[in-house]
Amino acid sequence: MPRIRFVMIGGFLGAGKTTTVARLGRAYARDGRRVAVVTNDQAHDLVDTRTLRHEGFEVGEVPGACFCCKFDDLVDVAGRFSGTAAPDLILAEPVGSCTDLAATVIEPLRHLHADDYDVAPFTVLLKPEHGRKILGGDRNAGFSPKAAYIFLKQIEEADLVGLNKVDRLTPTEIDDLTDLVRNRFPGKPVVPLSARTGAGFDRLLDALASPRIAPSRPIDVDYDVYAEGEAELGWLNCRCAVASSAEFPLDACMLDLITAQRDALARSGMEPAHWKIHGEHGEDAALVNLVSRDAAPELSVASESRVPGARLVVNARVAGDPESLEELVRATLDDWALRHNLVVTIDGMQRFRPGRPVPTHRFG
Ligand SMILES: Nc1nc2c(ncn2[C@@H]2O[C@H](COP(=O)(O)OP(=O)(O)OP(=O)(O)O)[C@@H](O)[C@H]2O)c(=O)[nH]1
Ligand SMILES: [Mg+2]
Repeated sequence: MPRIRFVMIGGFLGAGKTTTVARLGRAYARDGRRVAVVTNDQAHDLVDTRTLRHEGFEVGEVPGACFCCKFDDLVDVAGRFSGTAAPDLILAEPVGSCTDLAATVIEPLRHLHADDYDVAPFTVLLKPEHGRKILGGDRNAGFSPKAAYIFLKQIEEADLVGLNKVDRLTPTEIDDLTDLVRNRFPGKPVVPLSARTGAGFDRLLDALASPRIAPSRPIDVDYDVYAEGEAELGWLNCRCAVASSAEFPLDACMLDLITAQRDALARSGMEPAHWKIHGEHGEDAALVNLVSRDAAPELSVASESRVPGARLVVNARVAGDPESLEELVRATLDDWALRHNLVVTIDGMQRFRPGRPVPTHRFG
């Protein structure tokens, strides 16, 4: 049986991994390749899984911890796609707060499952909103040095850095960010991209089709700093049902909710890494995102529908404590329900700090 090409797209929370996976998936499918996707998170109820399934992809999920700590689950989920008709390619999106993936996922796959998987160069997306501050050494990056350590380690271990969201950057900003990466990590290939417009994707697809040249040794990662950096991020996944006596505009109402939550975050001094809300009613679905305190919330998937009710899933990753995060989510949902005459019933709430990563394998 031919081997499945395993393409992993990493990068910090909100860097654009899911948007990139969706664009790559569509490009491969247009080429007649069968594509499957694996998503991953520390918790359950993933917005990304819903978003990608809504796009029509076959999606397997590894919830509960990152790929490196759930390596056997990743192999299991990836193997299950082969049950009916095996995919030609698997696109995998790891948790955005995870690093050391070359040593704990890519190398174990190459060594232990070489008959089944052919691993593509590991692409890591650079998130401009935080990259400029962190690579530039700005102490006001909104994250502690330990969380910024993870951001930098992700870039360091990349075979290829995708400088994403260039549709929002000026040519000077693109050059400056590229220089910041190359000054810190000499020789690192950087491809400017826009997962939104498709700019740079021909180059990315070419790079992903080429053989991976494995680095001579893995990067050094201080797991104490890594664990403490991850634990500074509050994690919250919330599921709720929204009912109304009259139809309401789903997109506008969701934008109003995330804007109120952005304002509440600003008042509490918590920096969002990525805050996203998926809303659906039948075939109608909308997605709103917030990727930093300086960015405006945006509607990245529009339903263009008025609906009598909806199911919402909130995935929030924030530099702050999970208890305050839960209070903020509950209070903003209550206010929002009052403003729009809605009845909101929360039927799932998980919030925590990610635990210390303990990889199943680490190949040196
Ligand atoms: N302008 C612009 N926005 C983008 C681009 N790529 C992604 N985004 C937006 O950035 C936000 C985050 O994108 P995602 O694809 O969800 O990011 P992610 O890395 O998967 O996020 P996590 O899974 O939470 O770590 C969304 O609002 C996207 O619409 C891009 O190329 N240009
Ligand atoms: Mg994602």
